[in-house]
Amino acid sequence: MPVHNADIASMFNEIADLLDILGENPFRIRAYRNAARTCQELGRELRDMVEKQEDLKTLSGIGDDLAAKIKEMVETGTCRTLEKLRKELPAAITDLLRIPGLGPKRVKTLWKELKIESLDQLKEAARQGKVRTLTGFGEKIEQQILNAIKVRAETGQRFLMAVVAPYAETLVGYLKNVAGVRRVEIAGSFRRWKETVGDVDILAVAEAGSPIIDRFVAYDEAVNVLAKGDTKSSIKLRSGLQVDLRVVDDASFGAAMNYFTGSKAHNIAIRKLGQQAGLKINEYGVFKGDKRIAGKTEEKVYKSVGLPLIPPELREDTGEIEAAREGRLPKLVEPDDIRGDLHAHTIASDGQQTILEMAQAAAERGYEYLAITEHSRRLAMTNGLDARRLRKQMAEIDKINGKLKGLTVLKGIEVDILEDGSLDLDDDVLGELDFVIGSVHSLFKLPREKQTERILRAMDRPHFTILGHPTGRMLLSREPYDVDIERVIQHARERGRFLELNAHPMRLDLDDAHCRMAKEAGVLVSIDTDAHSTVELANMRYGIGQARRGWLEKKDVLNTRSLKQLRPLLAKTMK
Ligand code: DGT
Ligand code: CA
Ligand code: CA
Ligand code: ZN
Repeated sequence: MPVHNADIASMFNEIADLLDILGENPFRIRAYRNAARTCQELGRELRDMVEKQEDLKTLSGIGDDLAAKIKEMVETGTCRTLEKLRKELPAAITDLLRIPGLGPKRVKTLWKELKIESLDQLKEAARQGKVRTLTGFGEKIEQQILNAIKVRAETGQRFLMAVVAPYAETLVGYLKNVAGVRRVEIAGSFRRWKETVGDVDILAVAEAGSPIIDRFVAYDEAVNVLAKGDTKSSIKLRSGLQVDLRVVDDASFGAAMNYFTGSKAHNIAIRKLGQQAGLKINEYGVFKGDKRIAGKTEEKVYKSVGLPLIPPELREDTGEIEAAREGRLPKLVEPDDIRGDLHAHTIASDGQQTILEMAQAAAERGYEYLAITEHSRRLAMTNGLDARRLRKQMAEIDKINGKLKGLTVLKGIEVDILEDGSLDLDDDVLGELDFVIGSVHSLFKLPREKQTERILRAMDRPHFTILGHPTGRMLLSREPYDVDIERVIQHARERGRFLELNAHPMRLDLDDAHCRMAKEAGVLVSIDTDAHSTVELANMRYGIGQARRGWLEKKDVLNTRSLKQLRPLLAKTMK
């Protein structure tokens, strides 16, 4: 049974939650949470590391005990500590923990005070107004709980693209090995690189008699078969992720890919174009009367309505069809266009590796440059740098650059934007760097006007290059702070600043719409991984997916520039 990083992370988080409910030692709880984060964010499968007998203790926050637990989880799919904790508490506690707004503290109160052990009981108690009376709750939270239960019932759970990717890719590999299977592709929101995915849609072409459907439902990660027919089936994986499979004919494959890639709005618009041309378009093909005139390839489907192939990332019915018709589809940025990464941390703050290790990993990716951008002193919990330590790091970088071939380490900082829009380090020391990223890491709740002013004032500082993760959102867990992003983009244009598209799978901030706004304003976007370890440099692919959804081309992206072209662009922001 393949165990993925997301499974391990969720087991560690569950252990932490259950320990918390039982009132255990906070340090122990924290250690499990950190371990969960490390597993979640790792760019490669822990399963592979265990198989290759690599040292898990090189990972941040993983010591002997946690390394042994990871090994146990990989080998058995569970862990004795977790099983033991589960037995100590009612089974539905885990369901309660999945409701947004309900952390272990509140779940414990609900359980101890109201004897609530299931979602149904919770809903009932909230309806009767019993929940609001508990300490730490109140009317607003009661309403929030009711809403969350309702939303959960209507839309189900969504997953981060990066969490889904290993599940989907492993399953595709498995299906490709089934007898008689000729083709397997992922469609749906996954193919469109949406930052979160509701379910995975897989299309396959198989010879008559292929046992593909039987093998699909027998997949050992499937805990539940939701539907099983001759050509379609749905399963639920252990992680809760649903996968839909459709088996189609070769002659329909392009039409089916087009239909199941979506988006629904894009499909409807394409179908309408077909109708206007007297054609019927569905998942089986393009039909003129009874005759199928296209369907084998997506190109032909688009061609039948007079359009060139539209990249999946653009298929949201937000102008891509008009652009295609008028021959002005963007030539989207590609992984090979990226020349370097401008946001990375090392052990000097809260990263996992040294400058040299990060630089070597960047060089292996074929980059020309990597910027080291630690946190500044205000972020004490990340061991942020003050002026003295930053100067020491600059000297270290000079030394490393003297030895490295082919890659240049740039000197940067991710300096905190303080409440009044000043920066957490003095202009003197900032001026000695190659460039400066400014980020908001505090006071997320400031009113819109104040938050916006704060950021604009920071961009006015003499040394300010890139605004880091501009809206502060954390997908599926934290809303963006309230900021007038149009004004921020306008200001960046006036001041000659750049905006970051933070490629961390939980951030992907700027979002697609903001990328388009930046492009239209002529503000360059820097696609940065914010890597805290060498493996996280690989998150660049999620940033590129998002940039493509935002219509960005090579020319719109700062770090597609060669070092020679980049230097003067950075220098202009530093005086
Ligand atoms: P998700 O799963 O919520 O992240 O988003 P999608 O886009 O993958 O949506 P899903 O899985 O419900 O359906 C896959 C694709 O199938 C969708 O993008 C477009 C197509 N589709 C589904 N339902 C309809 C429909 O009612 N009409 C049309 N035209 N297309 C549909
Ligand atoms: Ca889907
Ligand atoms: Ca689906
Ligand atoms: Zn940051």
